[in-house]
Parts: sequence; structure tokens; C-alpha cells
Amino acid sequence: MTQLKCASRTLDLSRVQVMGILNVTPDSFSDGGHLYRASKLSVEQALVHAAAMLSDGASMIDVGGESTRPGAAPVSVQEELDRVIPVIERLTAELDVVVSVDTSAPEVMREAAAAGAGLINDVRSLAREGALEAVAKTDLPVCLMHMQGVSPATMQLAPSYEDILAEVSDFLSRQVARCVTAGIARERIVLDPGFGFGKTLEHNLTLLRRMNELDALGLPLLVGTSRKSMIGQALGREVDSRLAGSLATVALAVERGGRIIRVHDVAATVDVVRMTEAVLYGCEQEQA
Ligand code: 7PJ
Repeated sequence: MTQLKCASRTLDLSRVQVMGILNVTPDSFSDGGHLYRASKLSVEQALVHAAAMLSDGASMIDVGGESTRPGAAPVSVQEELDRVIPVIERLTAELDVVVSVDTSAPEVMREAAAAGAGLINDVRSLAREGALEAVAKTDLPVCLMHMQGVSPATMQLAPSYEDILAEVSDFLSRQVARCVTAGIARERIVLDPGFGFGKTLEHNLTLLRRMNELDALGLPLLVGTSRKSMIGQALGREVDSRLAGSLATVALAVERGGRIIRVHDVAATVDVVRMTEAVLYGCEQEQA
């Protein structure tokens, strides 16, 4: 399975695709909120940032309006809608890119799909009431992510695993079964080990080292390590000095089967992805 049908666009997952992160929150995870310091979101600014990521080589833009930073304040559904829907409408109308929506709220999933989104990305794996049904009613693919603990607010309290790979794999395969039962075909599902979600540094490092074990699930893997605290902790770096560390994880993730790489720094990531692919597979595809 190498094609992912995302509304009006199709992604070729025989090559690794880069997903640019577009946070439309005033307190976003890792960009320090520079882009959206004003509480009122600027759709124009979002469009400019997304267009830059596209010209840097991203084929997907992940729009998120709810901060999943540990301990972040919850956002009302209305506020999330107000933040993300105008941006999704603008991006799908003006840019040749797959727009994904990073949300756990069924209302946001429905409205994002109507606004032209091409993928639903839910860090809570459709756990919220109504989310499974909302996705089933669209034709869109969905990314199911592993998180230990019920929510980002509490996930980092005491992460613990006997065998993290086995547990992440079991969790994801149960989520796939649940989706298939609800009418979401396997061809629509992307999986994500959930770096930083209910995991210590050692857990995150092990998860990346052994990520190829998730190949057995037989579905494309999305990987998000960009600027995360696992890099901060391993290197002793603040969030604005984590690019090189993030890129090291990208090369390893591509080598271990990652098909979609979710990042803030698109240009540098695209080079690392293409170089890693060239080493792994040769460069015929570059000359095509
Ligand atoms: C992830 C995400 C991730 C997926 C965030 C951040 C935190 N969605 N949304 N995977 N992380 N699928 O970007 O640092 O790892 S928000």
C-alpha cells in the first residue's frame, strides 16, 4: 500500500513525505508562540508560513489549534474551530498541499473535512466520544497515535512500560481493529508511536531505536520528534537549539520505516530525508 488518498489529493508513500507543523495556538508546543503571539489568529500569517513550508518541500501541512503541551490549558471546541477552520479553508483553496488537522474533537473533524482537510490527525486515537463515528463518516485517512495516560495533561506523570515496543504495537493494533469495525478501511489508517506522549527520555530513545518492529503492523508510520523534549534532554538544549538533534532522529526514523515526518524545520528535514533515501535505495528516483 503506497498511495494514501487524502480527499482531492493522493500522497505517494513510496517516498517519504514531510509534514510541516502549523500551530495556530497562542501557546504552541515548540515555536514559543512567536508566530501567533496575538491572541487573534492571523490567517494571512498562517498562509505565508504554510506557503514557505510548501516551497521548502513539504507535501502536507498539519494545522493544530489545541496545545498538547503537558499541562496546557484546555481549549473550548468553539475556540478550536475559530482557530483552525478559516486557516484550513484558506490553505486548501490556495495551496497545492494536503492539509491535515491535529484535533481530538469530533466537531472539528467534521468541519475540517467540510473545509477541505485531507487527513485527520488525532493524538488521542479517536478516544473522544463521537470521534470514531465522525471519521468513519468522512472518506479521509486518519493518523492514530500512541499515548500512555488518558490525556496530554497527565501523560508525563509516571510513564512506565514492561516492553515499550510490544505495548505501543498492541495499543496501535487494537486501535486499528476498532477503526475497521467502525467502517474505517485499513487503507485509510496511518500509525504513530507518539514520541513524547507518556514516555521518558529512555522510552523515547528505545522506541526510535526499535521502531522497525512496528513494520509488522503493515501500515505507514508517521513520526514526530521535532524539537521535542527528548532532544532537549539528550543534548541539554533549549527548544530553539534542537535542529541538529531533531535531524538525527529524522535520518534514523527514515531508516527504520517512517513514511511521514512531522516537523517544524521543513527545508533541512527534506534534505536529510532525501539523502537518507539516496543512501538506502540509490538515487534513481531523484533522476526520474
Ligand atoms: C505529534 C502530533 C506527534 C502526531 C503533536 C509537538 C506536540 N501528532 N501532534 N504525532 N505531536 N501524529 O508537535 O511537539 O508526535 S503536538
